[in-house]
Amino acid sequence: MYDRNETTSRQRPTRRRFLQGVAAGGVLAAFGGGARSATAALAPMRTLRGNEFDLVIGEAAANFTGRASLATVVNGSLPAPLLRWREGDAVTLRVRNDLDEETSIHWHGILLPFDMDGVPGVSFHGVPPGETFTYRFDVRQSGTYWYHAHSGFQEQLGLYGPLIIEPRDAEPFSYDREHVILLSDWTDRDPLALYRLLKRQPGYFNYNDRTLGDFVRDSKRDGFKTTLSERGAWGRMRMKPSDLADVGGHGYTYLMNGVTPAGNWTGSFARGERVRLRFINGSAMSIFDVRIPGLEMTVVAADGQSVQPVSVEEFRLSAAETLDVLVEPAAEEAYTVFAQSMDRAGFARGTLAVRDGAEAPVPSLDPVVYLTMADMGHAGHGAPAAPAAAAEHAGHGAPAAPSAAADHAGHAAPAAPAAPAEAAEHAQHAASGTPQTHPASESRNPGVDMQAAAPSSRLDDPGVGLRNNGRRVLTYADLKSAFPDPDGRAPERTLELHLTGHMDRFAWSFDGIPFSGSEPIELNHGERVRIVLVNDSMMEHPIHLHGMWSDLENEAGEFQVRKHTISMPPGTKRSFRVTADAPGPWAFHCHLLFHMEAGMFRVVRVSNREEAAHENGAHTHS
Ligand SMILES: [Cu+2]
Repeated sequence: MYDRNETTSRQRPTRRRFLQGVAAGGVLAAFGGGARSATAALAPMRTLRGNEFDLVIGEAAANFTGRASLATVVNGSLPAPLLRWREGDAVTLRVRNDLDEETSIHWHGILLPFDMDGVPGVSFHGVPPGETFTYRFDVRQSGTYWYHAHSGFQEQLGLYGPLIIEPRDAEPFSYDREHVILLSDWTDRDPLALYRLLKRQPGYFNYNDRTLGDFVRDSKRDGFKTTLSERGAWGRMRMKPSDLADVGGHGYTYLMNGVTPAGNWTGSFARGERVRLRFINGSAMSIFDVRIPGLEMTVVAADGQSVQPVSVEEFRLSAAETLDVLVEPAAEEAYTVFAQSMDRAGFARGTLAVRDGAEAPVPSLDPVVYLTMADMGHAGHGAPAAPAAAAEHAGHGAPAAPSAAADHAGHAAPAAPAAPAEAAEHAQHAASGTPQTHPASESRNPGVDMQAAAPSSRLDDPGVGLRNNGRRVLTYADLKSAFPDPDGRAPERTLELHLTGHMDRFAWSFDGIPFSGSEPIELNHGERVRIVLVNDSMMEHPIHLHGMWSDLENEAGEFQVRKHTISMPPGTKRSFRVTADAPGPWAFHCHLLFHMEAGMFRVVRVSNREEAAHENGAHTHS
């Protein structure tokens, strides 16, 4: 998104050169070919401890699928090294870039000065090829986190790793041993090609080059309907109610700690031990449903923060979320850790075992469960449906009915990209289930194909595919903070933002306005603000605010649990509190990489009141 075209165009030749090298005869024979099994030929993930770290970002040969490929790695490994920090330390991380393109590392969920946050174009200038950037900051928290690239598609290429911070004080639970379980999604495809595939009309309807403004201009010139039909946007509905992931198990090989299901990552235990499992969803585009048949899991932390213990048999982990659970394996000598993708097309798999090589049965994938009207925020009878949405969903199965935008085409001219001030203006927060209003910028917007008519928080909903499956499934309602609201103040004001998109265009945005046309969301330093999210789209979006906590509220608008990433299933409306205690510009985005890339991204700017006053003063003088 920052220097997007530049980054990706530099990346492609690299991969192409690499593949040509294979065809020409064998740089990679030792890795990819022959009798070797189809596992990665990468350095194993190592653990680095202390307060000074040297990380080198480069490329390495990989083979997850039987085909030689190329991964973007840190110190030669995928996942990147497991970093162990200590709360209260000052850490120094020297990151050297051995790629031939810009790179970056973002420390996900970590409180730090904005210029250490690692988002090129927002918080710093990125790490140019051949150079070293030194991150240095105080560690003010503890728990299970991760880190990843925030440049181009490098995260999809393997640049992610676990980050564990030892607490200064004792935790409210104990354990005998621990394992990190980092889930991710691998593709042999060039991620840019994949992204373009999702766009479906590469080179012709390329969102990288064609903006909403272009679309509007074309529409004014050629007529809205002509523009739409020319671009093939309405010829078919890309979205079927079964589409639960943009890429999914047909396009991905899922990894557990960098190991394929066939490779079977194995973590050891001794009978009678209590084992802490630190789950991290480090995937680019995947949501996982995780269980360990035969074992109850006691959830003790979410997104690094302690929660009141709750026992479950299964949990859904959205992209970028982390969850710590305790298990006490005793009866068997092996247990399968099973993480099926939400679209039920693939899974990551590993084993907890008392000895190497022991295995347990691997469950089959659950059946696909279809999204319902309720899933999309149409509460059904009684609830007035927004015009955009109802028409569109009435007809699935049948050939696509003329949908929202097509309806609007009848009304006069298409709207220009809306004014960017929408966030502040939709500040009311309606109670659950009441008819939902929408930002004006969503109306007659070719980037918006649906609106939720009556969204609700559904915190106690396990989610599509997990309801009534005979297992005790964790919900957000089960996550209750182990500590009271650290701020304690009620929010002074409310900002409402809608998660919007158009499936057929693979367009994603907040309030119908992609990042390229947006203005920063302004917060005042020190204020406590409530952010209400309304998902007007058919996809689940894990929303991540950098630099500050997202304190999820319960149905009554009270503090419930502290998170860094809040997942938003289709048709939900959920709220969280932010203490704007971190001055500077911060990224705020969907953590599905291609959604972010397509525009579901904003900058949140926390103004320092003193600086602002100073600037105003200076302005007055000039
Ligand atoms: Cu998203």
